[in-house]
Amino acid sequence: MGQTIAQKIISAHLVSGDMTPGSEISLHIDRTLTQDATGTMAYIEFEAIGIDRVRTELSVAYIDHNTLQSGFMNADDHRFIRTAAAKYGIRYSRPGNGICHQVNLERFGVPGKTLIGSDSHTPTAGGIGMLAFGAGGLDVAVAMGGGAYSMIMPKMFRVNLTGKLSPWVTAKDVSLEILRILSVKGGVGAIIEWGGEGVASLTVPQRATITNMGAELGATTSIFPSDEVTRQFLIAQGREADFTPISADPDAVYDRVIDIDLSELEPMAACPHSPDNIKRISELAGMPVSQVCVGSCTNSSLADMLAVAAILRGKTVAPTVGMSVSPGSKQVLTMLSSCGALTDILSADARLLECACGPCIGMGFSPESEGVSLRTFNRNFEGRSGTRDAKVFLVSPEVAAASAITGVITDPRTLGEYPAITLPESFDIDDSGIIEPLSAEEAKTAEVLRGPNIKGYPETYPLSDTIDATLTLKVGDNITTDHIMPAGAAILPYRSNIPKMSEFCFNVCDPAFPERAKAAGKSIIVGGSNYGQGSSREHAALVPLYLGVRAVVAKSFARIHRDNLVNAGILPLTFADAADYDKLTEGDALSIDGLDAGIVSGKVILTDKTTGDKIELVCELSERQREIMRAGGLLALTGKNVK
Ligand code: MIC
Ligand code: SF4
Repeated sequence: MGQTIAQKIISAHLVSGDMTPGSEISLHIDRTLTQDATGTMAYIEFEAIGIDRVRTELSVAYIDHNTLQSGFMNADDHRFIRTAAAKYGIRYSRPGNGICHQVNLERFGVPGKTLIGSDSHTPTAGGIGMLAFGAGGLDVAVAMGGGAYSMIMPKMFRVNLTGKLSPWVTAKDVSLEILRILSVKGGVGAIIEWGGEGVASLTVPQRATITNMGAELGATTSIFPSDEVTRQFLIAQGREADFTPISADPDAVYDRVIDIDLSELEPMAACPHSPDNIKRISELAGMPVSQVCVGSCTNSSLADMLAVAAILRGKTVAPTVGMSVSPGSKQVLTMLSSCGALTDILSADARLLECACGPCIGMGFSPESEGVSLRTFNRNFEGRSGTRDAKVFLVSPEVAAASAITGVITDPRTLGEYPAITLPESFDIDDSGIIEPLSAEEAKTAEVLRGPNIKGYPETYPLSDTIDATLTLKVGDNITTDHIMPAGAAILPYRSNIPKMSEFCFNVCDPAFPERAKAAGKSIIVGGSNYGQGSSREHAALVPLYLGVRAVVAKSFARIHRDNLVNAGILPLTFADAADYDKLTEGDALSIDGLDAGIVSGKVILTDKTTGDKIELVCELSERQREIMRAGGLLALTGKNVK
């Protein structure tokens, strides 16, 4: 039987396990990436594991999230990451060099390699044919130490593309269409492969826009074949030697096949507050807009920026609109500048922000109260922009620019002919923003510099046979890690300071939670389905751990967050019968016993001591995960195992 693209890369990297969907596999990881908001913790963990130098073929530490330095905290974190990278053999992409996923695509992406990154949008690299996964910082730290990365062997989905995009319809609309079809839960447990004759018409950055938003589908990852388009992109980046062709075998078998005819798509938007709340732009046209933001790892390539510049040329952003433009990398910005397109953007009165995540993670540019913000980003969760009552719509750069000029949501097809955009045959290459690590010899005496904001890893607890705890918080479906551990300019500087971060835990849902959890001592959280979707931030597990959370009982979990809970030694449990969710009330005293046997049999009973109800729970852990739970988390276990 033929193999899919992902199956080919997995079999070439398989360390253990068998490739039947549902069983656990461990993969050799060629490359890793970290960004600064998750990187400080990843390097604290790498140090705790106690290895001198990374054992990967390439590891890169990017600074792109916490670039707002309104105090010493972020600057200290950057210094810590820079000195840790130099000592441990990691390349350091300095602030200003760009968003990790964009720079990775331009300078480091290699078809056929495996990559894990402490950021949920690491699958962006699937646009260049890499098998790339978002993971918690601790999993990345283990991979940097040469350890394998484990996951449940995913199912294989194939999206078959036919036709060609019409003018003004973009790769972003393809992402929104698949979100409309599958929803934010539809990709859970699956790798999404893009294929069909329509693929050849999509450039690598367009493919990367599509694989980027596979994270919003909950997919394990997404991948495109590596073909002539990929080769041309690598040539333009001066990296033809990195090219290898990869495609699925013609008789590869998929668990599900979805057909999309590119020529039938229209400009679309994801409406508040979920990336799968899709409407056509034609249905939304005329709605007043107060803010437009272009950028993020989804849509910040040179082609995206050139399209925006061409639409803005000779026009002015409407007086009621604030517009920001954040190019994805130094390469994009310098090329925009040298071809004159930057002048078109600036002359139109858009505000140029640095090459970083910026507004996407609430680092400035929060919308006005009840503002309508059109963003070319990938997430529009409630409050993520920094303004709780703002309404964020996710759109293509073309829709964003057209609406910025008119001040209302505008179907760009009404602007007439699509502007001619010429992409250069070769990109400007200047890797001076990437700092090489010290040699192994120099590294021996090099110091890693810490500031007062950098605190340690929270105390962990080996799993006990019984958990007696209070149900301190009950939440609904699709809770994101932005609900659990919000980001934004006020909180992100504390990513290396778990005690301080804990003050903000679940603030979007219930600001009283941290105090209540502390008072209870030991807590259990109850959630609905797809609990923990979104970001890979392990802080959404480490902070609850610090606050005394010992188990989370949910209808279902998102993959990365569930792994992060196990890595932190917090037990993830699901209801055997989802209807039992309704029986539990906040404040109830709960008891789960017989866990020593229960984590092996997979069944445990929860007793609600307040109501007397007994509820059956499922505890699906692999033997590796049971060992992690018994040790009190992956760090405790890995520390013991490292030689
Ligand atoms: C995000 O888009 O939510 C982030 C910020 O990039 C996160 C990582 C983080 O929380 O630091 C992600 O996607 O994993
Ligand atoms: Fe940065 Fe936003 Fe991309 Fe996350 S989604 S990596 S915050 S640009």
